[in-house]
Amino acid sequence: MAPPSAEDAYFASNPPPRALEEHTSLAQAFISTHALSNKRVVLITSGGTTVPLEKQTVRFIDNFSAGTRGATSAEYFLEAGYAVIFLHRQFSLLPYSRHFSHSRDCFLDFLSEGPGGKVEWREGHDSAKVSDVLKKYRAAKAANTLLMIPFVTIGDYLHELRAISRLMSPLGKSGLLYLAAAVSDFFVPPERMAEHKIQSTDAVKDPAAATTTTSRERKGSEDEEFDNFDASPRVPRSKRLVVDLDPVPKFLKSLVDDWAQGMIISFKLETDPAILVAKARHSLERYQHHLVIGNLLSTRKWEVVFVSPGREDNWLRVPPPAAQTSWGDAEGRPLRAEELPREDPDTEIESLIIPAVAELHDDYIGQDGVRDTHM
Ligand code: PAZ
Repeated sequence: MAPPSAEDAYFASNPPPRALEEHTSLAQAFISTHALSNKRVVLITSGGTTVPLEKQTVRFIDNFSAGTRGATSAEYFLEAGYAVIFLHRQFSLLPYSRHFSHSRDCFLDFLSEGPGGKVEWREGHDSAKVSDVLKKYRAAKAANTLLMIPFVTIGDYLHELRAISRLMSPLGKSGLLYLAAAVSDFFVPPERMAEHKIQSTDAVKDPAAATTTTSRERKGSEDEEFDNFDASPRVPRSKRLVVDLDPVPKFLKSLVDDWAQGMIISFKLETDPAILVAKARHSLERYQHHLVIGNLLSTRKWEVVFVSPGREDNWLRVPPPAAQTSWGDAEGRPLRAEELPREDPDTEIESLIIPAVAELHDDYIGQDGVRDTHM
């Protein structure tokens, strides 16, 4: 018998989230409903995954993603007529409510206290934005076109992604996977994970802790004189937390080859402009999916590049600020840091990304002249 793949071994040793069954039955009902009315369904992944350092997790590794890309894209997909499964990091930005988050347009600023303590709309406050967002939010609720499913850890995310993409596969080409989450490439495997909070002192000695990789290796005073990690340690190794992470298996391969049937779009994030397109192209060639959307950490709200098989790289850019007539020298190269406006752009780049994606999805569905939606 062939040995299990790295992906199978991962799923066998990392337990699913407790809510997986509940989430899959919600997703199944949602997908069946929309398949009946021939509506396209998109699975959007959004936000960052955590990497717990302890089983009873106090500390974890996280990343920068706030879920802006995913939440904003969800609104434009709904506008484009898709039903949206929004697989998002718990407490990250959500479609519609993102407009009034804790850091921007706090909802309390829209309200005031009237006579008798009655809460009222604040005098002079522009209600147009709220009412516009509210209308769209209510419409999505009334039509049951938005299903929100949260995850926290990298393990939760992968279990949810596998389950939901399998449920979507009977949709055939009309299913779309839009993978915008910032997914960790490394994790602590359960057999090396401390059960309890990792201690910073050995005030209470726990012999079991010495067997976990994430706990300190306490080798006594010799470490304070010599450290083989670096030759001149300012902090002796015995006082450091050395975290030893395994690579997360390349699940995109399983997603493309086994779990999913529809169009698959992944995102590629880099910080070095010199490697972005090459990395996006490499990912496309390695996994043989349909589109990689490349973006740089510093410019991701202004520009992205579409890298797809048999097509020229296509840069999408929001219009430059009024003071400028173009972004850079129009050679199709990424923006330089000094070209960036300091404010958020007026145009959301997702308003350009989603129509372009929907057009590619149309082409993909039309490729065989059949729209193979079947449940
Ligand atoms: O969540 P956000 O809007 O702050 O960032 C979006 C993003 C940069 C995480 C996304 O566009 C992306 O590139 N996701 C894939 C990251 C990667 O694993 O390469």
